[in-house]
Amino acid sequence: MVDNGLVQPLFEGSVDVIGDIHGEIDALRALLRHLGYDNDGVHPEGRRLIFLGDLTDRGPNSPAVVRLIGRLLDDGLAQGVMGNHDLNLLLGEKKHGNAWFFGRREALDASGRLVPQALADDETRTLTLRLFRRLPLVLERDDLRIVHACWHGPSIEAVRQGPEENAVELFRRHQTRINDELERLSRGEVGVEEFLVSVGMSSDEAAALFVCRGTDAGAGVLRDAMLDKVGRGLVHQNANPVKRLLSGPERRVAVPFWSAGKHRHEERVPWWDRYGDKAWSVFGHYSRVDLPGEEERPFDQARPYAGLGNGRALCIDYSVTRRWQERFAGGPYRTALAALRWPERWLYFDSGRPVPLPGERGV
Ligand SMILES: [Mn+2]
Repeated sequence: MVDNGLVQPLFEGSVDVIGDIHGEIDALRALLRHLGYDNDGVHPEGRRLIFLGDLTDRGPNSPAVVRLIGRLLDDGLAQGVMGNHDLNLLLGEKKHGNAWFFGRREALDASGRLVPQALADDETRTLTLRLFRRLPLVLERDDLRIVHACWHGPSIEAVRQGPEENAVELFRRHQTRINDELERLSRGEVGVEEFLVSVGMSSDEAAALFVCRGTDAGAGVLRDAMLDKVGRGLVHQNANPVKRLLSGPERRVAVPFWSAGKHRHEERVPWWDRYGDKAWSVFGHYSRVDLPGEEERPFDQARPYAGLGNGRALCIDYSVTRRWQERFAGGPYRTALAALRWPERWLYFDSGRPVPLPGERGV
C-alpha cells in the first residue's frame, strides 16, 4: 500500500488536544498559557499539542493563528488534522466566514455589521495553504484517535487506500465517482442495490439517512430519495470519505429548519451514539454550547463535559466559533476554547478553569 500521509501516527507520550480555533488568537494564547506552554510552545514536561482542525474563519485574527501553528508544526511541537473549513480553503471555495482569506470584510449575520478581522495578503494566503496541505485527515495511536468531526472506520480505510497524495485530489476523485454513479442510477443503468454497493453503503443505512423517518423505504422510494437535490447532496455528504470524516454523517429531515442563513433539509447524525470502540475518539466540529435563541444541539446540556455515546467519543468544541457574536453583544463569553489533557483526562479552558472528565480518573 502507498503511504499517502493522510492517516498518520499520533505522537506518543502526554499531549494536549485543542479544539476548533476559528481565528480566536487571544483564546489560543490564553489556553496555551494555562496549559503551561511558553511563548515558543515549549512545555517544561515535554508535553506536545494536537490541533483538531478548523483553525481559521469567523474570528478576529486567522493569519496570526496560521503563523503560530505553522511554527509549532515546524518545530515538532504540534500535530493537527484538517477540518472542513481548512478543506474549503484548499478547494478555493468561498463560504460563510472565510472572506478574510480572499481579502474582504464580511457580515456574518443579518445585521449587516462587518466583523472586525485581520485580512489575508498574498503572503498569508501562501502560508495558510501551505499549512493546510500538511495536515492529515486522521491521527491515531492505540489509546487515542483524532479526527475533525467523525470517526468512521470504512471512510478511514478508503482514505488509507487512496493513491492520492493529498486530501483535495482524494476528495475530488470521490466527488466525480459519486456523480457518475448517481447519473447511472438516474438513467436506470444500475439498480438501487448495485448503486449502494458502489458507494459502500448498506440499504438499512441508506434508508436511515436518505428517507424521512416514518416513511416506508421501499426500493422505489429510496431511489427517488437519492436523486432529488437534497438526496444527491446527502449521498455526497455520507459516501465521500473526506466529507464524512471532516463534517460527519447527515440525514434528511421531514420539516426543513432555518440555520446559519438558509433553510436546511438535512441534519447532523449523532454518530457517537453507535460508537462502541475501546480507544477514545476525540473530535471538534459540533458546537457544544448553545447561545440564547439558537436551535437545540444534540447534546445533553446537563452534562456539558461528559464523553458521548459509550463515554469514549469526546467532542471538545465549546463553540468559540460563535465568539464573534458574543463580542458584538459585549460579553461575557459563554463559549470557550478547550483542551483535553491526555492521559490525565482533564479539560482546560481559555478562561483558565480545569474540569476533570466526569466518571473518569480524578473525580
Ligand atoms: Mn468543522
